[in-house]
Amino acid sequence: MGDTVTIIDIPVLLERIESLQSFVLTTHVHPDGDALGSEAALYHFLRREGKNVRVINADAVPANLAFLESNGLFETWNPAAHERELMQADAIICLDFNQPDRVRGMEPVMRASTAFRIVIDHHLHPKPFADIYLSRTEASSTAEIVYDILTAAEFPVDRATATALYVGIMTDTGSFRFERTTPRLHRIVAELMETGLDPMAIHRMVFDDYAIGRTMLLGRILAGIEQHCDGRASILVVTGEMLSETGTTVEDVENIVNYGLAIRDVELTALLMETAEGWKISFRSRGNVAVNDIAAEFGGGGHRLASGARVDGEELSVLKQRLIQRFCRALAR
Ligand SMILES: [Mn+2]
Repeated sequence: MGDTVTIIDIPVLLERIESLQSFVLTTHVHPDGDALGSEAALYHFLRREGKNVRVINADAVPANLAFLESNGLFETWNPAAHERELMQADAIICLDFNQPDRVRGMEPVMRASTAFRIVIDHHLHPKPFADIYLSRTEASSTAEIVYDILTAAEFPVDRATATALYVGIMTDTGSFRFERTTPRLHRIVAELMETGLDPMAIHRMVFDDYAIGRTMLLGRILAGIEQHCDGRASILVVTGEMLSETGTTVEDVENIVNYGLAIRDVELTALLMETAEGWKISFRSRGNVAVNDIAAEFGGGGHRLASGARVDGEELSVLKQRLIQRFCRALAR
């Protein structure tokens, strides 16, 4: 256990679930719509199967996703209250991440637990820490994989479960526009909608319910946008000062990087955000250049069209210059 990645398919997963009784579901820090939607949907399924289920996450649910909550479904990690749960569960199911440090403070207990560890995820390059991996890198979202699990188990998806899956798919596909938004995915979404869920209300709750500071922050970031490499690349910068002056947090910066690509001729963009641990860089590509290769050169990684890196101890102007040079080189090929 622990040095290889054993990829399994849905029937093996369902057999395993059937044989176990108590489950802890968990997801990555800064949980997003896919993380929480996948957890909620799987929770409803496991409960109907008569299992004992707890959902325990390293971080709290952000306000815009609180509507996924019902009856204290999501618990925030508190060692005094949860260590036993993690140690004694039959299984820990890790949703929407494949590297153990993504649960941060929970990692030591998750590793020490004798529970059977299951990963359900769609990210590249799973790290060996779990017993089995339902890993589908071609999936749009973890929620899409959970949908397939529930369908294979002939679980009658109700509106609450459908809403959770819809949120996961909608957020991870940038509202049905990113790569992997396939005809099949739209058919899944159509089926979810048959339960009577309200797409307009869901979209509004997730994306149009910010405090005014977030829109002011957006204005500050966009006002400073730079275009480079004959107009084919753009750079966005978020400083700690911009966050504090608008009363926002790093969470509010989510998705703003996509504005960098919403410019004619721009093929590559990066958003540089100042954090307590240095600069966090988000890369996006329109398609011709793989940004995970570039991210790797800055010590990060990710997907071909969306990836990230963290750089510590570098002056903004120096880092920006390095980035621009790298972008122009990639675009010159
Ligand atoms: Mn995801």
